[in-house]
Amino acid sequence: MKDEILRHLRYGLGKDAAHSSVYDWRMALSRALRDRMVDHWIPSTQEAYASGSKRVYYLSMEFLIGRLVEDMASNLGLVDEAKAALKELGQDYETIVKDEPDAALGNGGLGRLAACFMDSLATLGIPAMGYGIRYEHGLFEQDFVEGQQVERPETWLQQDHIWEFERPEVQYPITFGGHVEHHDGKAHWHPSETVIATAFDTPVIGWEGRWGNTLRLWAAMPTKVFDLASFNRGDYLAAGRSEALARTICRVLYPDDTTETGKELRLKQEYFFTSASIQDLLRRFLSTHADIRTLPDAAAIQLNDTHPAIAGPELVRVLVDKHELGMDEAIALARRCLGYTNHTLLPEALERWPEWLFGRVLPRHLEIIREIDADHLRRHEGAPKILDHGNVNMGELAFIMAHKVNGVSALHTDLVKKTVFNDLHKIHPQRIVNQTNGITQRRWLKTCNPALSGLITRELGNGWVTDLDLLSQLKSRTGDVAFKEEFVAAKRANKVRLANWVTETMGISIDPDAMFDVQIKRIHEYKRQLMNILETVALWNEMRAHPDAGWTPRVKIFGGKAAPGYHVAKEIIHLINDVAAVINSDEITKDLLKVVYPPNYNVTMAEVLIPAADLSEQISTAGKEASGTGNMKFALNGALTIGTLDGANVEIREHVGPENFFLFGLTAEEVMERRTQPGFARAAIEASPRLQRVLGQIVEGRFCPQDQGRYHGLVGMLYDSDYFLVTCDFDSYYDTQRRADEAYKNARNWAAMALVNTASMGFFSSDRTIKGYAHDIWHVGSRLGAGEE
Ligand code: 26Q
Repeated sequence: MKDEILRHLRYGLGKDAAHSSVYDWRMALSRALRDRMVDHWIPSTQEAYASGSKRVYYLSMEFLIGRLVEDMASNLGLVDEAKAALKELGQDYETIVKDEPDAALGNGGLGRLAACFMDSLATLGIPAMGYGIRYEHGLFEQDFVEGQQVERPETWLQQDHIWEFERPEVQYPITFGGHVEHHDGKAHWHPSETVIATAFDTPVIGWEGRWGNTLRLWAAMPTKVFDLASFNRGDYLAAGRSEALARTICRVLYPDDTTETGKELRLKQEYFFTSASIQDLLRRFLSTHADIRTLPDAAAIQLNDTHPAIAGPELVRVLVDKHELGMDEAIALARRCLGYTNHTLLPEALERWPEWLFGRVLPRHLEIIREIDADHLRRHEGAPKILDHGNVNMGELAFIMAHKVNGVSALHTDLVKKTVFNDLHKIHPQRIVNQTNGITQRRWLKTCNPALSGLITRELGNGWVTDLDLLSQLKSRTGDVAFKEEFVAAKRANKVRLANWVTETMGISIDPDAMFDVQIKRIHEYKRQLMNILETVALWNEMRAHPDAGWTPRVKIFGGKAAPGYHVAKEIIHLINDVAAVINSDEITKDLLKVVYPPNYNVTMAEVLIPAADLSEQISTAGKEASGTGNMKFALNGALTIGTLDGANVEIREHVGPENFFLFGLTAEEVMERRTQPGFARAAIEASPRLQRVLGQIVEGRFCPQDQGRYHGLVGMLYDSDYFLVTCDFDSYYDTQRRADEAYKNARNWAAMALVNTASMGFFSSDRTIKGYAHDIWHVGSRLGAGEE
């Protein structure tokens, strides 16, 4: 390893060891690791090709990967070797690992899920390819200026991204606009714009390098730098059109995790990567198969939400316009390939495009969608339509074109059947299935929490790394005082690591023996960070009134970004920061309560916060969080959950047992019922003196004396509408927090509860999730051990 690092330093980077920066060392280490990856990757690729086995194609607008060096070293079993080699070279592994930028090609849960799935697919030896977009700028970086979020562009590609291999030979034209002519019984699309999609491949190597798959991200290139004919005519703007489109199409990730309707560029991004992916998988298929009708035996195409839902009409278009299949046959064939995962019930997040805009960008696809609608209506009278009220409904399109539609937790799947897709579910009662989300324990325990994973491996061996159910053996250790002490010591070490980081980066000192209470996720009204900060103020009031009442010291930690155009979410951030400033400078409560909100929460920050958490905040309005996956990461790392009966919380509570979970709040059914009562929010506030007081303080400007009206709008909204029932759940949330305070005082018992949480997370491995998809939806198998067949 040492020689390889030095060789890359010299011949890859043109540096000698004496004059190398951290960046140079990182590049040299990464290249050394990459060589080893390639040695695992190429045989898998060859095997998948030679065996002709069915492949999974996972289409996702987002892959939220984070850093790669440590993950790659860990999956290849090279961490110790790399550390030792660098040490001999006088370099520090940790410093080098920390130099890597965080690849943030996603917004949140959906993108991170795709990254966990890629890890599990490779570890399970399932031939698969992830398809997405190689954004030049990932999710914006967040800063706080006087407590308010400001966004800075993210620039991960300004440094060499050495994990990828450019494939200039893999290129496809992607066309837009123009018009369609029909003659000789055929459709002829004459588009007005073309860009070239070109592939960049990143190897994804599973545990111990047993199998490797590919993440193929598409970048856009102009067909020609400029059109010389137009240029010579003096039409300089037209001459650069293709170049301009190519430059914008994969320039930036949309930072909204709820749909912003009517953005033409977003639709072009969706079609761009979907069409490239469909062309690519068809080319691969046709290079070894003669009969296009057998495509479903070779390709399972999974749509990560509706963002790639245009895959249905695109596949039909190629089958009909190029391969001359009949429309009905093409629709049925495409359906046998496609699966669709729904990630949201929020009505504002369901993708719809104005028909006029859709038809302008994709005129042939709009015609095909009319045919899909007609075909479906012919078979199922009165069925919901894709084209409705001048809109193209991407949810209906994905549903109708998929043979299986899945929700991401048991509760969510149930609600998908009862609400958004109720009518379609009645027509196709077998189509909706559940696949509860999962997370990869390789990144979210093994790599991010060496203290705890080392202890577990010492006790159980390392089988849990590929079989998380083995953690259940730890359940018998809840009475083992010595073991629990080590378990607690691991948590404490992680808390000290976090406390030091908070002091260094924010200048706030926090006590590692206080309860670390963490809410990290995108800022959204339904996730109710507002309720959390209101409860923080209420707790502070009580602490100030009775400072000697034997409080459990707390550190309230927040992390998360707001979509740049989401005004209320930005106000909530401002409020949290205002409250933090006041509380953190209070002499009376200085040993009892701190509020910490580090800016720019991302995967890398999660890897430090999660192992250090005691209490995991999963407090969404019941029925709104499709699953959540952070909830699983916390429990795996030995935090207890305070949460509602929402998303996967329900299943987590079943697995850990109700006595090891702090439950509060209305159920999804009660939420729907409560909303029908006029004035429910005002009534809830009137019934809670504690909440009244907090809202009064905020309105009076207690946390922003220089700008007293700042939160009138926000508080007014709670009185007048409170769609997410912050007011109704407030008291039960407050009381449950005090139960958590009491429980924390009994350290041994808390440790036992935390240990049961870790021990019960086997079900929430993304390995289990992927096996479920493979069996129920994709009908694919593993290639591991296939060589010996
Ligand atoms: C769509 C159109 C235009 C612009 C943006 C979007 C868009 C982008 C991202 C819509 C939604 C998203 C992301 C959604 C998401 O992350 N959903 C989360 O998915 C997780 C994985 O299943 C769940 O655990 C979470 O509950 C769910 O909120």
